[in-house]
Amino acid sequence: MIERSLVLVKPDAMERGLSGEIVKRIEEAGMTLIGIKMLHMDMALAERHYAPHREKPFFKSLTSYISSAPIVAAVFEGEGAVERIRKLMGTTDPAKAAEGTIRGDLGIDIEHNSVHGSDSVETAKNEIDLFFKKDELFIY
Ligand code: IDP
Ligand code: MG
Repeated sequence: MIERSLVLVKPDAMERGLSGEIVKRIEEAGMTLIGIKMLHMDMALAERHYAPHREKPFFKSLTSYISSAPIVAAVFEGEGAVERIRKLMGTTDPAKAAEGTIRGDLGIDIEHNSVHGSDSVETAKNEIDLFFKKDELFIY
């Protein structure tokens, strides 16, 4: 199945100049970049994006963190894009993520883990709509 996934380069990676590295790894895995922008998320967007985590103890810290600095948001399309990108990212905690994964190689800690990727096709649809208008996505 051709799927889409929303990827965010989080502030810890932006700060270290790793946006290109992260986009490159996903492109090299055969995913097609169909939309990309830089933005500074406000708290309202952070709370919508992370709404499923509203009840978690780290919600306040996470939403403050993701809205603390400019980020890169990107949409990738490809065969099995959701799972493919989750595998490239590695598990949530960089300390436990495998070598060769984005988080395993670049992540700092469980919150500052460098990258977000949608966790299902359904979630991806909602997340992409939060960040991109239809005419900001390119099909070719
Ligand atoms: P995921 O990004 O691998 O899907 P989720 O469990 O959906 O992981 O959590 C969303 C984000 O919340 C993580 O990427 C990470 O930045 C942050 N996070 C997850 N668990 C913790 C935690 O225990 N403490 C602090 N931040 C966390
Ligand atoms: Mg998640």
